[in-house]
Amino acid sequence: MHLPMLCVVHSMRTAVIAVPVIGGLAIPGMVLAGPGHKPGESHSHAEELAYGVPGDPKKPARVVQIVMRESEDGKMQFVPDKIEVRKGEQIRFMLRNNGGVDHEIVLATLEENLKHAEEMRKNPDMEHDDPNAKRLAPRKTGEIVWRFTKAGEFDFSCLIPGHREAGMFGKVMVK
Ligand SMILES: [Cu+2]
Repeated sequence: MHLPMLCVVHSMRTAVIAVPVIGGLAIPGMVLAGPGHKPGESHSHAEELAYGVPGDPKKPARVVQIVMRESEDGKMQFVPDKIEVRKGEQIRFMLRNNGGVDHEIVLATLEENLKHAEEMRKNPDMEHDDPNAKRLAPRKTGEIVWRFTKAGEFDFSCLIPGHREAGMFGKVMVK
């Protein structure tokens, strides 16, 4: 009578030990974190973030064109890489990838983007489907509509591993 009980307990313990090992290595970024974000990190449409809110495409917006590209000397860039915005202004970022590889733009605070870049290094295939981000294949265009509701300096980066390091980041100054 006792022996089967022990076996059950033993196998349960084995299972309990095995799961966190697998989870710690592979699961957090791929399943639990969803499209590049930890649970609880705020990316909801309704909530105001440090750098503003998703824009309303039906409302007027100033158009800002941003080109993504690689330079001949191996750098990766956004052109322009500095954008000035008035507080409260809505911007329609018209994006174009003129490069030869995929690029993305992720608008956030510098702190968030640096942290996010770290997660991307662990899960390079992570893709974003958020109102503050867009990934474009070569020759493709896209747009982000964003309303900057707070003054400050914010970051936009390509978080594909290696790209920010190669120069692919810029600054939004909201005054
Ligand atoms: Cu890139």
